[in-house]
Amino acid sequence: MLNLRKIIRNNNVVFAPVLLVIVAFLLVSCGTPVDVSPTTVGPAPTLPEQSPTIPPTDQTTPPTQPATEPAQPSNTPILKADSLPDAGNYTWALVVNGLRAPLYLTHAGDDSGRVFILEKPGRIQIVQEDSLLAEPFLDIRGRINSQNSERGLLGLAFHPDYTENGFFYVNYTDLNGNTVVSRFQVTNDPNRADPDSESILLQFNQPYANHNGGMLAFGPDGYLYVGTGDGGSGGDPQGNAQNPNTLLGKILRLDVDSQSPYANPPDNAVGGLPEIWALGLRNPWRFSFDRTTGDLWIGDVGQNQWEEINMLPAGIAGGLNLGWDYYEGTHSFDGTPPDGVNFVVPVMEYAHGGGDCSVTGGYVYRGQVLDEWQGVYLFGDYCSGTVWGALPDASGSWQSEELFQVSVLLASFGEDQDGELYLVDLNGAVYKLAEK
Ligand SMILES: [Ca+2]
Ligand SMILES: [Ca+2]
Ligand SMILES: [Ca+2]
Repeated sequence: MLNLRKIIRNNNVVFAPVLLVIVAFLLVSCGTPVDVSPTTVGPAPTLPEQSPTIPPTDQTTPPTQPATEPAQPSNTPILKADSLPDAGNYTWALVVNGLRAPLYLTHAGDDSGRVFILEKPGRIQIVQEDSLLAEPFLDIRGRINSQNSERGLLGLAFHPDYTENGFFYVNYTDLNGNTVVSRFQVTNDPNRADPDSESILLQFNQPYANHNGGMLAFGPDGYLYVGTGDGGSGGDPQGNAQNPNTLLGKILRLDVDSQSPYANPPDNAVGGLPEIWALGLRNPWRFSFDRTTGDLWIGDVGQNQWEEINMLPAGIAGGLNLGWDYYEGTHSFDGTPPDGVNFVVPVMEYAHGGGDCSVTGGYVYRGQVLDEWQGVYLFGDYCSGTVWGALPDASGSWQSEELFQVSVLLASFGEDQDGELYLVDLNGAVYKLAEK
C-alpha cells in the first residue's frame, strides 16, 4: 500500500488541475444544498422484512459458514468463497497512468485482451497488454459538455454481439448538459471507432447539472440497462424518482435488437413510460451484473447521510421501486409512501462520516486468477477511497468488511473479459486487483 500511495501522490502533482475539478465533483455528488432536511414520515415505513441492512464497518463479524460443508467435486466452479480473503495479501497494482479524468473501464467481449477506458471529457482509450495505445478508440469531446463535475462521457457498453456487428453504446451529457444515449460502430481498424456512426437512441433534458446517472450495461437477458439520476439539485425537488412519467431517477431497459433505435421490453411494467424498468433511484452511478448468477448490483448515491447497495436477483420482474426519495437507504427521507407499495430494501448501507460520502458500486469477482475472491462483491466510496468486500452469511444476509484504503478518487470499478477487477482513479490511473 505504501507504494500505491507514493504513486498516487506523484500522480496528484501531475494532475493538479484535474484535482480541483474533482473537489467540486465531490461536493456536488454528496448532494449539498437545497432540501437538506429530511421530513419526518408519520407511519412506520412499510419495508419488507426479509432483507436486513448491514452497514459496512470494521467491526463486522466475518461471515460464518455451516460447520461441515460437502467437498466440492474438482470440476465444479466455486460459486462463493467461504470467507473474505486477507486483504493484506493483495494490492491494487498500477496498470496505466496518465489518463485524463477516467471514469470507467470495460471490455468488448472480443477475446482481444483489450480494456476500454472512458475519459470524462469525451474520449475512449484502449489499454492492450498494460499499455495505453497512442490514439483513442473514440474522441467525441466536441459533442460533450464536461465542464460541470458530474457531466461528461459517463457510460459505455459493448453490444453482446460486438464481434459480429461492431456496435457499442455511450451515455453522455451534450453541449446543453442534457443526456444522450447513442450507438456507435467500430471501423475496419479494431482500434478505431467511427465518430460519424453515431445513432441516437435517447435524449432527455437534465433540469440540474448534477445527478446525470450515466451507467450502461447489457443484462443476461440481452437488454441494455441505463441508469439515470433524479435530475439533480438536492432532495429531488421535482419528485422525479417516484414519477413514472419521467425517465429521471430510473433504471431503463431497452431492447436494441428488435427495432430501431430500440423497442421496449413488454414486461418492463412500471405503468408509466415504457422504457422504465425500475424507479425510485437517486443517482445509480455504477451498477453491474454478476456474470455467473445474473444478479444486478446497484450502488445508489445517497443525499447527506446514507449510501446504499441494492441487489436485484436475476430474473426478477420489472416495476421495482427502490425507494428514493421516500427513503435514503432504509431511512425515511421525504413524504409518506402510499399504501401498498413494496420498496426494495438495500442489502447494505453505510452512513456518511470518516470521509465517506458517495458510494461507487462495484463487481462480484468472477475472475480466473484470484480463487479466494470468488463470489466476493467489492464496492467502495468515492470520497474516502475505502473498498469493502461482502459475502452472504449463513442466513443469506450480506456482510461487509473494510478491505482496502486507497488514496484515489474512486470513480469506478471495472471488469475485463476474464473477470479480473480494476479500480479507476479519476486522477488519471487504473489499478488491478492482484496478489502481492
Ligand atoms: Ca442532472
Ligand atoms: Ca423531494
Ligand atoms: Ca433505495
